[in-house]
Amino acid sequence: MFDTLSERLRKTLGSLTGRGRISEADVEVAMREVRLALLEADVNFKVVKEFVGRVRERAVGHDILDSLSAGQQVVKIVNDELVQLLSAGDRAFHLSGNPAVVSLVGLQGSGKTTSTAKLARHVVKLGRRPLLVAADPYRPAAADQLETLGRAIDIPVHRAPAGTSVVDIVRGGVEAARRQTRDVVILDTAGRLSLDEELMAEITAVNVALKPIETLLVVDAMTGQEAVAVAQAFVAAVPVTGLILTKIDGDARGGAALSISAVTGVPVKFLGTGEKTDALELFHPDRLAGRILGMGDILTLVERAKEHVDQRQAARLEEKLRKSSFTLDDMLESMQQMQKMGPLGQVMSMIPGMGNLAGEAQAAVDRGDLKRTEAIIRAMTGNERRDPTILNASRRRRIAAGSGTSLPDVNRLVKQFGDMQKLMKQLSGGGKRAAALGAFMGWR
Ligand SMILES: Nc1nc2c(ncn2[C@@H]2O[C@H](COP(=O)(O)OP(=O)(O)OP(=O)(O)O)[C@@H](O)[C@H]2O)c(=O)[nH]1
Ligand SMILES: [Mg+2]
Repeated sequence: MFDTLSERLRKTLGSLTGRGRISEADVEVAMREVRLALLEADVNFKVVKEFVGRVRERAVGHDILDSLSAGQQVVKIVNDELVQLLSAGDRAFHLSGNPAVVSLVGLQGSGKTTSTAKLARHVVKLGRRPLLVAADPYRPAAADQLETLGRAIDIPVHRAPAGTSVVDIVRGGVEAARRQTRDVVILDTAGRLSLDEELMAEITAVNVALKPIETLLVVDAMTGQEAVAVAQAFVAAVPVTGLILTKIDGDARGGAALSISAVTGVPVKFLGTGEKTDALELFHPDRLAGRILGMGDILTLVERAKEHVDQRQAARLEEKLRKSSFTLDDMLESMQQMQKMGPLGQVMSMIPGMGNLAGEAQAAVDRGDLKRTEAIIRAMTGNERRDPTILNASRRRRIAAGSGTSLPDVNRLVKQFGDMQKLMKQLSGGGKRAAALGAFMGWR
């Protein structure tokens, strides 16, 4: 559902992280792109405006633009704000009471019956014994549908003869639950084509009679901003405690899912991700944000880098990379910095787009490639490190002996370093230079 949005945001934010320092103008350009991407994903325009405003303020406000990891930090701010946007209210799913009554409400076809069955399975996993109630007195077919689902997942369903009032049906459901020692009652209520007073009065009556611990509004995420409007109307009329967003697996643009909590103040508690009864996910704002931004674990990485890497040292190295005056001495230094951040394979796996190299990087470490590289550089004199072109055959033999490696090892390293320097001169963009550096270290 979030593919297009995700792609656009990644591209925009990627342009910030691929380099060192960024200017206020860079942030401005990126924020314009973020704004467009969100609007095109059908996110509520007011929500977009506030979101971009908050990101901009935090990004230009706190001296971060001067820091080397400015790009990453802006991405982190976007992530934090996205999580914030998705995090309204209390997301916990409450089941106190015996039986605990959970009522599902929503428009026709939004996915109430399907979600009732899904939720039943979830409740079983929590160690509880649910009973389902077909609380739709109008369509016998609705009760049939629930019965079929209940049979498939081995959960009892309570139904009443046509014409029984909703309040009587649900009361009967609670009594049935007591008789059958069922401790959770899930009500599958009737849907209407549009919001009307009768529907609201009915839901209110059920709420007054049974005081459900959870009244979950089921909304079809495929219906876009309409879903947000529907949710607002429901929330205004009945005490909705949470949302189940269904059909997240569809190809709608996702804006409804992103704005619904911010607009209504009601937390999304579950996502419906398919037609089958196991397609229900607990909603985690941080995971959804991470999925949309495709960030791997870059946040952890930013934090580790902040903690372990000497920023001034890193700045000097980057400057040298930029001017292509990067020497073997610098090489050694940057290898040591990398190592401070954790096992190389793990560090690589946290960098977006580098995850596929993680295994090879770690293998290179395990083989001792980096140690060998380090030993060879250490066996060189300062002059040799600064200018490897003076490395004639006898110097190379000396270095091989001094580092406990072989002449071919030394030759290979010198050649690779030369290749890397050439490559760096041709490349622009810190990200590409870093990749060249990675290639040199044998992580390809
Ligand atoms: N792809 C997908 N389809 C879903 C999901 N949830 C429900 N559906 C489908 O949506 C349609 C309507 O689902 P129902 O559960 O019958 O909806 P309802 O709200 O009970 O409908 P009424 O009882 O008529 O008001 C069915 O075809 C379901 O299979 C979901 O998360 N993903
Ligand atoms: Mg139904």
